[in-house]
Amino acid sequence: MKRVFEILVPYSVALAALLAVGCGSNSEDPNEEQQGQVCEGLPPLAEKDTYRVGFAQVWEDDGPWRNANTASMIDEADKRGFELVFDPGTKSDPAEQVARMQALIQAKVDVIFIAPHDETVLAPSVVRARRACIPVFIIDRAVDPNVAIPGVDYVSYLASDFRKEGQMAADWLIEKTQGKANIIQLEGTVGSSPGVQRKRGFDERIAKEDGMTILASETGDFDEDKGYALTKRLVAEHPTADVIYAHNDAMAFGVITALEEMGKVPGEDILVVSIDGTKKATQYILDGKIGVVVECNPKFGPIAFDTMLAYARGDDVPLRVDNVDRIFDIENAAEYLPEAY
Ligand code: GYE
Repeated sequence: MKRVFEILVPYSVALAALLAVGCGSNSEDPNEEQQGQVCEGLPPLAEKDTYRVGFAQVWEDDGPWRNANTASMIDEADKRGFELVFDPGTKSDPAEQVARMQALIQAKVDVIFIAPHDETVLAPSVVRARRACIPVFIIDRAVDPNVAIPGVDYVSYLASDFRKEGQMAADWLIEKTQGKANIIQLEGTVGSSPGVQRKRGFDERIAKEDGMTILASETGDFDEDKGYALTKRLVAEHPTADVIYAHNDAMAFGVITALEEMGKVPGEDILVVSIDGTKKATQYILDGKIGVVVECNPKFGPIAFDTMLAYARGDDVPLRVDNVDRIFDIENAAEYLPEAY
């Protein structure tokens, strides 16, 4: 899939150049009428000294990954003297993010960065922004490529390879347990690409191991409190569990609190596996409470703005920009700790 997208880049850029100019409105969407110009392909981005950059971030209840991601975008806009048009939102609700996207379109920002709450609900908003001649860059989480078409509806998608993260977590666990484990899985937000792909990558590896079973797999919405509540219930329901795989660090923090309250020793009675690479999780590795953390780098600001400016210059911009993730356990956690967020 990725290769196909790369081959399409020059084509899509050429297509954008041909189609970017307003083509009149043949839409039934009344908002488009108000906006005037309609773009049928990738809108161009003018080279300017400064930009009004819309940022449609996922709302999360104080998640350390999300906070680091937001800070990186704000800092980078500041450094470059760009205005970041950013409403942080109030709840974990894709419909609310759809409304925030609509507000950015109506504000006629120059460009939009969106981290979509989930793959399907936000995809039409990306198409609407493109039709309103606002180039969109997807960061962090994917949108459904059948609705929002890469290289037509958005310029580029910058993110980690979440399936690979799930595979890395599973491979570490297989080696550590010599292929014997009873696992509880705490999934991320339903329909979000990290939730879907971290499960897929992990499950496909574990399925090949006769001695490993996934006893339960439920969503904790990437949320610490939900990770806590799920742990209390699922550990009681599955007394043979000896591993908890949490799709992010925030949920893993909830796991550790819950286990300790239940009189279990994380790292001894139950091995905890997580993804993200926050400072607190890294410290938990050093304390023996977490076995492994697969990295997911949240600091997108520099690469996001560099990619946007490359597009404005007319450079070929890849449809997919991959972050490279590392893996931390007791062997290298101390070395990583100073740079953890
Ligand atoms: O792992 C998690 C956050 O989308 C990759 O979202 C991101 C995930 C991250 O809630 O902590």
